[in-house]
Amino acid sequence: MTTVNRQIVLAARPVGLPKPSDFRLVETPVPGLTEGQFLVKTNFLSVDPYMRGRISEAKSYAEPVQIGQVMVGGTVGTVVESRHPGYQAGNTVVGYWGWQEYAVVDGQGIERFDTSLARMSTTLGVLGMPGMTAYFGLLEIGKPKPGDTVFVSGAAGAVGSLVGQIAKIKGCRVVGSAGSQQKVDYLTGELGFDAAFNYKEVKDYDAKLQEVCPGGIDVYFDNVGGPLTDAVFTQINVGARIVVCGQIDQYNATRPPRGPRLFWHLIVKQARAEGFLVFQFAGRFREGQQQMAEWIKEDRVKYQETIVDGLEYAPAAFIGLFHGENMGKQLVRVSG
Ligand code: NAP
Ligand code: FER
Repeated sequence: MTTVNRQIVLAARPVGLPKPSDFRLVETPVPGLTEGQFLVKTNFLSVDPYMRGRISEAKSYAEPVQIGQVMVGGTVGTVVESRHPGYQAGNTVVGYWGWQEYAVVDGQGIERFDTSLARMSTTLGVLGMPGMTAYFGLLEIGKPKPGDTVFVSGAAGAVGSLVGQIAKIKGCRVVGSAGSQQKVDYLTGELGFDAAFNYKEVKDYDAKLQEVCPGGIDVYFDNVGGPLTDAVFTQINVGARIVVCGQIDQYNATRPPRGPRLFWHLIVKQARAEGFLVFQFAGRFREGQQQMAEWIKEDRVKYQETIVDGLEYAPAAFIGLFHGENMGKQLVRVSG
């Protein structure tokens, strides 16, 4: 029986873009089990943009990770030893035990995962938090109608790639932006986007948006914020819906961004911009998962995962999100 646990802890509060030295790998003993507990070995951990908020001091729905604490995050793993009546060795479980090889848990916040239904990694991606963000964010906040033009930024990422495909299923014209030619080719070639562009190569966003969305934009699914989002405001149609999902362009800003203030366009276009958190739809996740799983089975939704091997690479994989190193969902394989 292994007695050493490897964990990644927060070593320093990042200033601006996080650095590898903001994290540290530590070895600690695996605690023994008491009645009602079980030991899980991590198979995959998820790195997500929201974690940037969790390692800053800023007030949030959750307490920030403290210096020296294990990094938070979604995980899936295998029970290796159990003193809990509901779990036995070999069970696959999903939870939130963070960036560590082993964890002792008591079943709180833990769910079973049926490996006959899908690969276990999907519980952190297409069938997990990012998938539910795409599904409920687009359908409930964006309310796409057949024939609408849907523009999605961050389109080749975990959330964005699914948003575009769901919008296609709903009969929309779909346009996306992403940070490389390879991603653009993937969107139009593999995922059925009607058009896409590399935002890093575009100088005049207004002109580009007019070219790729000549009929204007009815639904904007915003994953990035910043100057591209400012440009979208000038291209929205009457009654447009702006789904404020993420603002990754600003997550490493050391000062809050100021203006441009384009709310004028919301007035003139009688449009709505609405922020949301995926957790507000927690009561409906089963419905979202069932629908996503069905679309995958029917080959109407494709998903991609970028997987790095080794717990020690979790910080690099996380930082890589801000450099666009991932296609689809970024995961870290810790074992198996
Ligand atoms: P992701 O898109 O898989 O990964 C992040 C991507 O952002 C990178 O691959 C990179 O792709 C892009 N990016 C990084 N810096 C950028 C910048 N300055 N400008 C434009 N693009 C940039 O991540 P995800 O998990 O799917 O999350 C996408 C967004 O949704 C994030 O903003 C996240 O915070 C948000 N989100 C919100 C909720 C919610 O409940 N509201 C839930 C989940 C996620 P490029 O190569 O294209 O630059
Ligand atoms: C995200 C960005 C922000 C996200 C959650 C938040 C689950 C919430 C932040 C907060 O409440 O402070 O990508 O994903």
